[in-house]
Amino acid sequence: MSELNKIALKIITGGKGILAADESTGTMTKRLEAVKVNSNEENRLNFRKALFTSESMKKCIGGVILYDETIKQSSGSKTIPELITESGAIVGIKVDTGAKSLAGSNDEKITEGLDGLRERLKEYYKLGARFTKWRGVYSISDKYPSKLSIHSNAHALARYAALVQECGMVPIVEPEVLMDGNHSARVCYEKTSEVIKKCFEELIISKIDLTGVILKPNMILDGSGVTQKIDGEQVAQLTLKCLKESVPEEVPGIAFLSGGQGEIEATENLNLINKSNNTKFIMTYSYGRALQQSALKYWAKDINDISGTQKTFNHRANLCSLAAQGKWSKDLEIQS
Ligand code: 5MM
Repeated sequence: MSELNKIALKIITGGKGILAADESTGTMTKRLEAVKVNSNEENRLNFRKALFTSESMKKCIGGVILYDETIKQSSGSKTIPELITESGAIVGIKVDTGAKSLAGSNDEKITEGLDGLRERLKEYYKLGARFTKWRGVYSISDKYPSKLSIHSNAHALARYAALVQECGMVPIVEPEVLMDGNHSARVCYEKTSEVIKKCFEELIISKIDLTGVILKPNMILDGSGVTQKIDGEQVAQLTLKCLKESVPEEVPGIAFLSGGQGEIEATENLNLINKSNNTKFIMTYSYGRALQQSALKYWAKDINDISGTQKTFNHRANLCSLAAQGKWSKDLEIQS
């Protein structure tokens, strides 16, 4: 078993998943302003620290994805990576520098951040990171995602993954097909399959050790504008079919993004996926909003009530962990 495979498995086995706390300052500011909290460095740190020191970290969170600001912050005598490591979770870092307009396409994006990446990776490794994340974004419409966007983002993801493995870390490869639009789940299935297949084609050309990679995809859903949506059982079946057909068997695990699904919806769908998981892959969560939303709303009402905030986060993390084992049920949603 390679060192990278060991790290990947440690992050995702035993009902553990990933806490995506890698919102860039712009996104975090939107999240904080939505709950009427001022977005300054101290508030961003205090909310995140409340999560990182929660009880559920030990049992439910195998890895935390940080943003550049957070990985360099400290609390008292400890750095944030030290705090996370104490809980038993592995420190991860988002290393892309965001999605920018793709030249040659009117409305599509290409993720940037390859220039100087080798040097930044060395710095993050020294700060304690052992895994990383890079997100490619694709939208669905009658002409998108274009071949250009599918090819360019897959190529960037492969170049990123190669640099990360060279530096002794596990790359999370996140091709996110957005849910915005009126497309059917069938179209989402077709486009997501094409996107994922292309990513692995490029990863293989770049000689990536696939046993040391975690895929972070979207689930197969109807577009957010569709009124009559497929049910959770159909989401699970289509998602499993897509991944079974598109992901090489050497990949140890898949950690879904929530992508704008509600907390309960994202948990229920993950549970259904695990209940009928007929693949070799571990299926878990790498949720941002679907792990943090309720805790953030609670904290915003009284930013000094850390124990109440942690209780809310623990509840959500426990439910996600149960879903990662196919043991969730709706009646457990009621928080005592
Ligand atoms: C946590 O949000 C991340 C995006 O941050 P920026 O847009 O500021 O770069 C994002 O990559 C996240 O890790 C994934 O999309 C999963 O988050 P959700 O909320 O979709 O589960």
